Amino acid sequence: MKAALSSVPENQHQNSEFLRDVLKGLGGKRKTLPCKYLYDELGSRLFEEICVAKDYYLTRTEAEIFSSSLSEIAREIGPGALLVEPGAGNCEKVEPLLAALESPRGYCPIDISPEILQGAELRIKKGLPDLQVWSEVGDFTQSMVWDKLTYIPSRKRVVFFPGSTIGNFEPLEAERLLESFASNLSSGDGLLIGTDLVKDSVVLERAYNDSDHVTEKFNLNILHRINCELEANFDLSLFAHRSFYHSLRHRVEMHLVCLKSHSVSIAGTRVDFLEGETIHTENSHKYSVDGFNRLLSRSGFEPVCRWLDSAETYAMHYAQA
Ligand code: AVI
Repeated sequence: MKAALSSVPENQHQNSEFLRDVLKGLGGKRKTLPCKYLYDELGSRLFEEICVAKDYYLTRTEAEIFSSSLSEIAREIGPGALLVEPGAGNCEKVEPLLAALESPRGYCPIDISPEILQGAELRIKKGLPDLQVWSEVGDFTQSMVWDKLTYIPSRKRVVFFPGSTIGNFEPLEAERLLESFASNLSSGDGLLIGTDLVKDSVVLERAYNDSDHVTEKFNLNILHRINCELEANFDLSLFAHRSFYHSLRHRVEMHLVCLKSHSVSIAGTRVDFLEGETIHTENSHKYSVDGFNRLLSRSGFEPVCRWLDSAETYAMHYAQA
């Protein structure tokens, strides 16, 4: 059985998991798709474009906090730290932090894409040739990948989780994820994490319905990906992007609205869509500083300090395990 399984190519395993998740998500009463599938090669490129779109304030606001508070953040982390970045991607955000840290022990980026990690590692080593880098390919929500890091001796570990990525997890999932970070740390280790703050819905809705329409392309690309990878026949012109702020749930919801009743075939399975029904593709939760501190405390962390931008729209929290 084991031999038979290992002879199946890796991308075939990934595709069957993708197909299972897509059919499960679209087979329910309320149609959903897991937001992790927004990030194929094109989706990741579109997300990079979102990050520099003028209406999407999150990335540049976090960068503003970094540039104004970098030395304080580095002081709080202290000397000799091993920085671990789950979902590191191209590792762009970490470079100034690594450069500001006092004698860092090293850097461990974790990402599911070996290609992206390879390129990022080369770039980091060019800028910081003395820094030790241990890249780990894997899904950071699985414990296996963290187990490998236990073999790297260090006096202090700090998990770096920027970009408000925690906002894409449901509150309970976010708590479980932070608990899993805490379980991989020792007492006194740290967590440096970025969160977008609750704010005026007009600003939030503009950020997720940007005037350059990049978020629209990013959202629709998930259907294009399903067409390409799962032999489906979605007509993208029959769906429209919609994002709105749900004030009771403190989150921006992203959906694809069906414009006309029709059926789609996905790997031979027929899925019916009614005019007006939506596919829920992503949530982006917004926190107050106190609300996030409570989440940190529930998850096994002690909030230590936080840095906000001048307009108080975004927070970078530092907490201790
Ligand atoms: C990756 N993540 C933090 C982004 C967000 O703001 O929730 C993803 C995104 N979706 C639409 N625009 C950006």
